[in-house]
Order: sequence, then C-alpha cells, then structure tokens
Amino acid sequence: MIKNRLDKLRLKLKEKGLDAVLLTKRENYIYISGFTGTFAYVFVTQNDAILLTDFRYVSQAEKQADLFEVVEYKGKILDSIKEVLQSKDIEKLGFEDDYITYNKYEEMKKNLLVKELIPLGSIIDNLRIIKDEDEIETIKKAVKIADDAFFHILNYIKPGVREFEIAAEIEYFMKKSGAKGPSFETIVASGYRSALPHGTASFKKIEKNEGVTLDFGCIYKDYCSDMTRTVFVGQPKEELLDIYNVVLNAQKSALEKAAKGLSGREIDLVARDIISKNGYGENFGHGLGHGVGLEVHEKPRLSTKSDDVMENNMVVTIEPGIYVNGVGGVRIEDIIVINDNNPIVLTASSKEIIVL
Ligand SMILES: [Mn+2]
Repeated sequence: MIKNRLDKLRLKLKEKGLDAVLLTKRENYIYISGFTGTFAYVFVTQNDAILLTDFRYVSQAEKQADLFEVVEYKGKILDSIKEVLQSKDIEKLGFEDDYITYNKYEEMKKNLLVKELIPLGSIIDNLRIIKDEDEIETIKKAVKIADDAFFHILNYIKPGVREFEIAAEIEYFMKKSGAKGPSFETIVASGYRSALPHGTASFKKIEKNEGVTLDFGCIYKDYCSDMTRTVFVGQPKEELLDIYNVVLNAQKSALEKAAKGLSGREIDLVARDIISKNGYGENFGHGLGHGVGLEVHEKPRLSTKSDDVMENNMVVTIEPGIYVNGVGGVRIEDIIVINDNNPIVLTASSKEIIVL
C-alpha cells in the first residue's frame, strides 16, 4: 500500500524534474509514510525515504513507517534536514506551498542551501484523491459510527434540550464507539438557527414544531466521516416540509447521477437545477459536496466552479441545502464512493422525513 503510494510519488517527482520532496503536513506524511504521530519531516527521493522526528516518536515511526529510514533529530530540525539534503546532493526540492507558512519558507530558503525550492502544488492532494481499498474500509467505519450516533441522538432530541447538549452527546457517543473525536465542530442548528448553513451548536433550547439540522462526523483511524440530516420536533411549518422534499429530491437525483467521467460542476448542476426550478435557487448558496479522506474537506470539489472530474474510488459528499431566513433550513448529506454509473452510498441513515 505505502509502496504503491511511494511509487506514484516518485513518478510525479520524475515528471516535475524534482530531486526530492519534503513533507510536513500531517495528512500528507501519513499518506506517504504510514506514520501517524503529530510531528515529522518526511523526505523522499527516487532511492531514499527518510523520516525525521524527535525522541517522542522514534519507536512509533519505526513501527509504522517501515519503508522509511527513521532519523531522530537533536538540535535544530533544519540543520538535520540540511545534512540529509547535502549527503544526497539535492538541488531541486519540492515543498508544500499550500501549507508551509511564509516564515517557514524564508527559513528553509536561508538554511537548507538547496538551489531551488519548488512548490508541489496539488501533487500530493491529487495522489490522495482516489482511495484504495483499505482507505474505503476505514472511511466506512467512520461513516458507520456517525450513522449509529444519528440513530442514538434521535431519542435525545426533545423540547427543552439545548443544542450544545445534543452536540456533546453526539461527540461522546462517537468517542465511545472508537472515534478519535469529531471531524469538525458539530453543527446543531434548530428553528430559526437552521437557516444558518453552518450554525455550530449554541445555548438555544429545542422548541416544539421546529426543525433541527445536525451536521457532524468523526475521525476513525485518521479518516473522516461527514453527514447531515434535518429532523423535525412536532409539526413544522408547511413551507419547511416543502423545502425538505425539494432538498431530498435534489439530493437523491444528484447522488444517482454521480458517475465516473462527470465533472464536479455537472453533478452540482443536477441538484441546483431542481432547487432553482422550485424557486429556491438563491437559497442554495454553497457547493454540492467535497472529497472526504484524511481531511474532512479535500479534493475533489463538487460546485459550480469545479472542473474536477470524477473517477472510480473517489469518496465524496452530496449535500444540497436550502436556507430561508425566518422559515429555517434543510440540508441532507451522504457520503458516496464513485463507481462507474452506480455510486456506492456509504451513509445508511434514513432520509425520509423524521418527526420526533
Ligand atoms: Mn460536508
């Protein structure tokens, strides 16, 4: 698995004319090396794979990154890296331009003494975009934990309970089920607050006859899940139920159309057309979805601006929503795996109207 990823990275290095890459973004070095600790500099050339870390992580790195030579650095990390670069005659070094701070870049330029520091752009993101079997299995577990948490929380949502209590219960449940934690700040947006697309849980109490949007996910073995459901407590306004049916129709249609070869824009348009035709075009102000993996939001993007083309084994969300001030909002989100013309839906929670 790691061998395969290293081979692909080395091919990219060749294409780009790079002698080596230096990775420090955690998701990227997990992907390339297998090491999951929070601190490492991962260095890869055509012939070498070296992981520099400190005392805390040496034995973990040796175990997890078994295709890498693990070097424990003492003193300044950039001095250790400079030594490695000089011993390997590196002239063109790729770095993570979308992650390294300006300060770090200046420091690297001054201290590493390589001829050229070359931005990697999306090279690593593009390697991570198609998931292998192990990754899909891990994501399935993360999705299952979130599905179970949704089922669990339905008994907990009632008038008088505060949004943050619901968020805490969801997160506690997920952690007890083996998750490392939530994959982002849990969204619980009830009543008028459900018109906020990203209303993280507040002190507001759930009231009778309103909707509650729950958007949450967990991290399981470093892979993320992400799901959204809107449920109702008592009898919601007629318009909110109409909105629910429009969102559900848009969500199902886009999900069914999601296929290999289509762009993120084309799939987004399927949902957007349905929502617009029902008069809510202005109320769907975000993209349809995004890739999910080591990061909860990663490539590919599904939006009006996305040229990303779907390929098999990309894992993406489909999450249209409608938000109307004074009425409320509805969003429905599933995770799917692109699979020719038959996407595999990982999220198992019901999408039918749930009235509590
Ligand atoms: Mn999402």
